[in-house]
Amino acid sequence: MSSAHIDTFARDNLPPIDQQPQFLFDLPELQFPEQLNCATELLDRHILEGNGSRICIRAPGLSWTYADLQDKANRIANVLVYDMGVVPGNRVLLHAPNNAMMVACWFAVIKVGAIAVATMPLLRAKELKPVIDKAQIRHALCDFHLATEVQSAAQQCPTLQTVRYFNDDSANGLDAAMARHSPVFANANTASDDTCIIAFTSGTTGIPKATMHFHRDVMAVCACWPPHVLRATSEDVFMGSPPLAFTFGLGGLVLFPLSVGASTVLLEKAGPPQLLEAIQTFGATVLFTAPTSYRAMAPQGQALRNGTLRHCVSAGEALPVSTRTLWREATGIELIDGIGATELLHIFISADEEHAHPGATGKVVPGYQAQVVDDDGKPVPVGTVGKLAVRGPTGCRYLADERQTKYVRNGWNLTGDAYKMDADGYFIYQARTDDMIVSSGYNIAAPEVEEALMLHPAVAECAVIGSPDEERGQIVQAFVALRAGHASDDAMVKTLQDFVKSTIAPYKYPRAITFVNQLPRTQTGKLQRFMLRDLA
Ligand code: 3UK
Repeated sequence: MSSAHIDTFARDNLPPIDQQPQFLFDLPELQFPEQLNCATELLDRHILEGNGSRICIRAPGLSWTYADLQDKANRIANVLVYDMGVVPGNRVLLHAPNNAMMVACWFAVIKVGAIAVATMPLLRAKELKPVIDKAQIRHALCDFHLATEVQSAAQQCPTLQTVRYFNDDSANGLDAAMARHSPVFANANTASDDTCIIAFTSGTTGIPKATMHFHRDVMAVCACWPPHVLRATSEDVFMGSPPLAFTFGLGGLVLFPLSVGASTVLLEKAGPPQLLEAIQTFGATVLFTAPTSYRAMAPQGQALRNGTLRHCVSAGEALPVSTRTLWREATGIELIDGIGATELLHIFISADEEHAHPGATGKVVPGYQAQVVDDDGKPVPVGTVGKLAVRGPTGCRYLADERQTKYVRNGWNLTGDAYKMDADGYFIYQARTDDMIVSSGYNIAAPEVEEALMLHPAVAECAVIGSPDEERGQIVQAFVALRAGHASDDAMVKTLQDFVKSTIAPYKYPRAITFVNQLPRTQTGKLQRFMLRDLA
């Protein structure tokens, strides 16, 4: 294998081999050649196979074929190399909402053998700085509409030298530079184990961690979950809400549709109302979004019944049974739940519609192995709660980070989730390991209490934490957003407490209930429990 990287930063900062997970390549579809550029496989291949005129990307007012995307990506690749001086192995910051130029820039970076570092569009200069510093970024491609934050970050980041803006009409914008360059580009002959993306974790606490993924990792996630669980075809129309900077979005909205020659619809704003409308106007068939978004759309879900939509994927957070039921009753569609992680790039435990067990995430995805282990890393018996351990073709490689030894133990990736497995091999989510509540010696999983509360018709959204208590160590405290028309008074507190007691073991009921208008969430839709702990 020969690396194409002239700038060896990524390879130099890989975790030592004995701290890396064990990688598995048992499946025949996971045999990768020594030299591999994932842009060739995901994009150029379709043009070579005569499918250049098929629709690749749609967005409001935009429709690009595979040939159009290749044309743009090649021009940008030429700008990167000849105007900006990017060499293979350099990191390139990408900062944009989910739009077509963002995807063209992503492919351009991969084509030149550089490393794409995509960031959430809502990040401010203060949050971009640690990313630029950590990945030692010299070059950036950015949507003109987000220029202010990138400019202000650039002033504080000595490494960042060249920034080009797209969706900008001016003479020095990326679009003008593209017009001066050729639409032909010979992709860098990268090694399958050259890093091509650095994804920052959307962690709800602490300093962000940078995970490194190779060209072969990108192809591996396309070969595992999509063909075995999603089973999309070239006729499918993908759509969803997760940002492309979040690997849930990168996979669901770029890698997976392109790996089967399908089309993807990109929405810069993809809240529940925008999604509902766009599904119908674009005829989406495959949807990727978070549990809360399904819950918010369910009341209008009837409009999607007997429409184009056929596969709905939920990930990012545990899927409450009540949300699964609401969505099925409204739309007639059973959700595909799947747990993924930035460290593993995409989903590794999931179930298709036919095999869904409400309350369970699913079974391990072909290509991966999963087990529930105790604190010493030994597998626990069926039905026992422990830590989720996973290994497969992808896994955790933090960039220069001592937390590597916490995530990877004995070759297994420890995701930080408490799970149990049943006799049929279904994995049942309990909580993040740090979110188990211990009250008077009882272990209580916050999501179980949330689930019970959400079954009450007055509850729109809720979150449960353990708050410190002198007598009991911790007590179960719930934060509840009520649906319109319900009073947030003492009578409602009592009603909800009694309701939980009648639904699950009474000792788990929330001793404290606080009413809120809305719950604090990250840009990837995850609940920020630490914010609630501060509130409590
Ligand atoms: C939690 C889930 C229960 C779990 C992600 C799909 O979420 C993704 O990556 P992150 O790094 O977070 C990972 C953590 O999120 N989680 C995700 N999905 C589920 N918990 N059920 C689920 N279905 O705590 C996990 O450890 O932000 C999801 C694809 C790619 C991703 N990066």
